[in-house]
Amino acid sequence: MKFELTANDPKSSARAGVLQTDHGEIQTPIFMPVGTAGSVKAVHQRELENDVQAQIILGNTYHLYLRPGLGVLEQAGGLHKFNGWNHPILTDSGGYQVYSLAANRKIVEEGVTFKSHIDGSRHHFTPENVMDIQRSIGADIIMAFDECTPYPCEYGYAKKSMELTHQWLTRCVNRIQTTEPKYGYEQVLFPIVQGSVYKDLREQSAEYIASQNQPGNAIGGLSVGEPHEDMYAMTSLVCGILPKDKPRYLMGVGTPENILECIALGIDMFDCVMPTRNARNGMLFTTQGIINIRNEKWKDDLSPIDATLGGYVSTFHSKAYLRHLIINKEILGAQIASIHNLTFYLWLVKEARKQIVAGTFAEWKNKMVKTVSQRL
Ligand code: PRF
Repeated sequence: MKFELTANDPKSSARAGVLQTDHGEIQTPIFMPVGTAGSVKAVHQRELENDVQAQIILGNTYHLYLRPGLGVLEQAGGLHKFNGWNHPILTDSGGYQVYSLAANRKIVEEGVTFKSHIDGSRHHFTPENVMDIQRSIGADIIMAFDECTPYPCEYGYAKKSMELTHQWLTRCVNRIQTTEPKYGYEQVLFPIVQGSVYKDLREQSAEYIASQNQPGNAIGGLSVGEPHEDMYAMTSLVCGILPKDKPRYLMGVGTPENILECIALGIDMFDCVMPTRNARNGMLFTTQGIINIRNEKWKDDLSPIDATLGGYVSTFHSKAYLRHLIINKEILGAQIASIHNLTFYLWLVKEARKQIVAGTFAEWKNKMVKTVSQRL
């Protein structure tokens, strides 16, 4: 996997780059739509390509391992073949879902034992088998098996947890280095920085993760309820330590405002369920600001969902029609709103990239943050 930086913003730490995978190029900064169980909810693969113009999507180890299971995925020849998405796929390791979804989970040094949220069956994740599972799913980018600490988190627990994540990382790196790609194309490992909101732990973790010399690095344990100032401070600190010549991925972030601020701090990759999950509840992100489409004020607004954005779905349908669909719980409402929100998120990072290349990102970002975060 090759990463080339093409531009650096003169007034911030923002960068533009190109990440090359065996399933195609990714222009960074990039937002990755979340396709937990092998589908981005309510959005067809053809719409992801043509309307949203997604370049890479996410899958989740925890979900895909439980259903459909590795047998089917291996028989299909991996997730790309199974779901028909012939572009890059990144899988999260389950080091997050196990904590938020599984029941009776028990963390020991060896790994995590848990009960499935689907049928209560017992399973065991270790750094080794989570690497093997992600190889079998067929991810282009494999995430390290980590523990994401909650917020707030006592210093002592955050330190212990970070040390466990580091021990597990050594085992992940070993496993990746001693196993072969499952389907012929390259599969790389991204380690994850932890350390909660503690400066010294974040520094220590970033240094350890950087020393592993993997093709890309991630920052976890943020956007879990801490104040935005803490998230930005930790992100800035860690970006100052992680190598400049490798992509940096901030996991599970965030709002359009969070994304712009963190691009300015040096982040290249983002994912979040927000554009799709909130779409299904009628929250729309637009170039003018945030809309709750259920609100009475949109009842007879026949103007396009977002005329500035372009894109078929956002300009073809009116706000009043989308409101009608969402209020009536029509499936098409979820579909239109999800496609629109993802189109906006991909537009936002593409604009950011243009501004970085032009050397005007910092000024543009300050204006844009105000616009995209206002409630209409
Ligand atoms: N670890 C993993 N996945 C994640 C996170 C993490 O810390 C987060 C934190 N925002 C989101 N997804 N493995």
